[in-house]
Amino acid sequence: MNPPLNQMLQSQIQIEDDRTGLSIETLRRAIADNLFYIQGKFPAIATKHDYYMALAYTVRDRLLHRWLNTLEVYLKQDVKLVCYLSAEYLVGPHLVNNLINLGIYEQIRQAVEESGLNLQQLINTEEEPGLGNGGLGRLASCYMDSLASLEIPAIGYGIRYEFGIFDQEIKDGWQVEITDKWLQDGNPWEIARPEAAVSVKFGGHTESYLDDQGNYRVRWLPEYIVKGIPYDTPILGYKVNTANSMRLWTSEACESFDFQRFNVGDYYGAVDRKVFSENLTKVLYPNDEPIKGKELRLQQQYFFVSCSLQDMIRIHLNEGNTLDNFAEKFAVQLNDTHPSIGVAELMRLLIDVHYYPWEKAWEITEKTFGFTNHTLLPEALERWPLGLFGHLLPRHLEIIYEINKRFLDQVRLKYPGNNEKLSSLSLIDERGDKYVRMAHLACVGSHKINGVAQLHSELLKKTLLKDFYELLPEKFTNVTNGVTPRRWMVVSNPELSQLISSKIGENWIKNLDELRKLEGFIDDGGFRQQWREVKRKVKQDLAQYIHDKLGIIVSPDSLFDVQVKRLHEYKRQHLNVLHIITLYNRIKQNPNLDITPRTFIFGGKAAPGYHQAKLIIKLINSVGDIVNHDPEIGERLKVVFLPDYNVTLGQRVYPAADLSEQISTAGKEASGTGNMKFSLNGALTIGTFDGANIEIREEVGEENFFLFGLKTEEIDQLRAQGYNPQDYYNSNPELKAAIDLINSGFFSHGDGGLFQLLINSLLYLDHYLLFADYQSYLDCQERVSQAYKDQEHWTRMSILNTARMGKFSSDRSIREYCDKIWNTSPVPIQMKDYVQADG
Ligand code: GFP
Repeated sequence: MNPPLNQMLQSQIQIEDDRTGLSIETLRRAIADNLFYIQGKFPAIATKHDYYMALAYTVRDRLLHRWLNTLEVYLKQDVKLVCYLSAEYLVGPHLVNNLINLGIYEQIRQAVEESGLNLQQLINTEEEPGLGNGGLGRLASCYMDSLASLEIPAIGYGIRYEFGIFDQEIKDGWQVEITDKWLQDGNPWEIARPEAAVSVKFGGHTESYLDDQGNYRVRWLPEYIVKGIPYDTPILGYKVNTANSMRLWTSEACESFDFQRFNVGDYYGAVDRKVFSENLTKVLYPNDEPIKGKELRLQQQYFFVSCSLQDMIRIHLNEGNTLDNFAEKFAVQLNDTHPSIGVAELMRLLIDVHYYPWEKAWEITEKTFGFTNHTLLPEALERWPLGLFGHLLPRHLEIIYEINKRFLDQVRLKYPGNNEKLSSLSLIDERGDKYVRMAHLACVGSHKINGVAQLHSELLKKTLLKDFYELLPEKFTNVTNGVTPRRWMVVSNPELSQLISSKIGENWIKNLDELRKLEGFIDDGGFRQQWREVKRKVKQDLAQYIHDKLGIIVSPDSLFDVQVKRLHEYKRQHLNVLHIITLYNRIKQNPNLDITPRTFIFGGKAAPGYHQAKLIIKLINSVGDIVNHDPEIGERLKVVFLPDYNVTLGQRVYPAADLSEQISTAGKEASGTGNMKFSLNGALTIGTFDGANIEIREEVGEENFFLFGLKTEEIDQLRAQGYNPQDYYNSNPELKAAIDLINSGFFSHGDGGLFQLLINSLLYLDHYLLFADYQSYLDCQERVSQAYKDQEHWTRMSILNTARMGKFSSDRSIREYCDKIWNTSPVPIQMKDYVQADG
């Protein structure tokens, strides 16, 4: 038998070796060593990026011991693994997070300084992996942090997109998309594992045959095969030794060349297949693009899901198991419908490859999967045209038909003769052109289905998945989203974190409920003063950033009113703009108007093909251009659009906000997680009765939250009566004035047509009810302005927001997933012979 890993390593590497030691001297030496031996540079010719790489390798070395120990314990103890299947991870920069979780930020800062460098500058050099669009991908990364911090064995499976979410530039007020080449300068955090490559089939046809025992079997004869190569990145928990893996798959051709073609002289044809295979994981699909015809997207989904399930099976069989107990050892979570093809794939692997009978395979499959839904928007529900699906995955289509047949038998038993139910529940949509409904596949193939906030989970049961809920009520549950306080407080807002820790100790970082202790200091004027000073300092930093980037001067004494999130009509950034224009009009009518000075800050990307969303970006910038340059407005209003909003920028913005805009149409935002990050950092929320806003308000107290707008039931009623936006436009002079001003071309150099599409969609449809909520929003904003004038009271509300955010830690969410869905518990990792995480 092999000696235990620790013993083996210990005999080869000294404890205070340059790869493990945490003393400042050792760290300094290690950085110099990595610069020389890994980067191949000496100081006189090294760039900042070289130093960043040398530092990153120094930190990674310290992760590796924990990572390998963790893997060894998982193997030895044959633990149950949570496998999070997500097409997106919005990871954010690794370096600073790892320094915090390792507990070596201070030592590294000193070591770096002693080398004549600046840590913050090196941190800023990191190119963040933007492997997601927005909330869903960022949630996956918060969950990876919490899983490791709670010592839950887990692997996050996904796709290693060569190009992540595009970089956004703003030119003449318009969004311009630039390819995100995040891997260009190398990624020091990942390790390729070509030895664990797997093959994935596509296309072709199936045929049946009888095996040696006379059993009926099916085999799939594919048209082509692609190789999946895993790249692993360690995800370290906060001050524990657990380092889980994020395993992202990249596609490669099975052969570099098609030799037959090559031999007959078709060199370019031979290379074609290689290019074709490698295209599979080239680029992340943006949200909000019509899915129709996107064969490549289905290929991506199937590719990473098949790679991941084959990987799990390999791990399981290597442990000497049979697949009988697969579901006891793997809890596989489907992060939205993107990986839901996994249900059919696991069935295929069990039946066709491991020869399980259908019933047993189905039992294992259903026990293995859980499904999280993230949206009620009908356009975001994935359905694949039957032809396309069958062409790419012929065997899976057969399996889906069989699952459907058996499922519909169950439906018939419950609702005899009810064809309506059969057609609404079926996995195949047959109302017009035929489609495979991926959400239905996920629901049928999972033992639990959850929404991501209480309201959302209720609406799922009442609307989108109503029929499923009536048939299978025991499957439904809720897990309200959460965010990691490590990245979204300790990393993003060190000043506030230090202030908090100076009062209540550091335990809140692991147990966010402890923030409640801050309430004990609410009457302490000195503490409130310190709280304000921290906020002012981070606002000053953001003001400096805005000036450096955009040349706009904003005052840190103004109210920072912030809306950062993907651009979407339901999120209603344009409602925010209508408020700005109304304030502008008021000042123009009454130049001496005494209003609370505000800086409106926006950030977010629009899907490249989503014209209305891009028009909203242009509108924000056009309004900003006029408002920011009007001497009559002066310091009272400033409008800023921060280009290229991403995790790194979020880390700057959340701490500096006074007011968090969470103004989606009620019933449309499943949860929101930005709302949590703002509140945690002491911003107050102006928000609708939507998503997790409702639970945030419950926690922080209604007196510390600015609520406005129609509720879901009221919206339903209004629609049922026949909603006419013109009524609001004609009866509300301020609303009319704002709309007319846009239409007049005032913000577009006289071009009245520029925003026509956007304005017409409001005037004649207003699907997201901006006009209906306009007055309520304005009134509420007025309450905000008044409240901000009383800084003492505002500070109390701000402190209470932070103090009462314990519920929204992703640690709480993960515990709920463990209890309600995964049935897993922590497996602590002892380092035995190695230096403990806490130094
Ligand atoms: C989606 C939903 C959000 C939700 C996140 C995470 O976000 O309401 O908070 O998922 O559950 F819309 P996007 O990926 O659409 O930004």
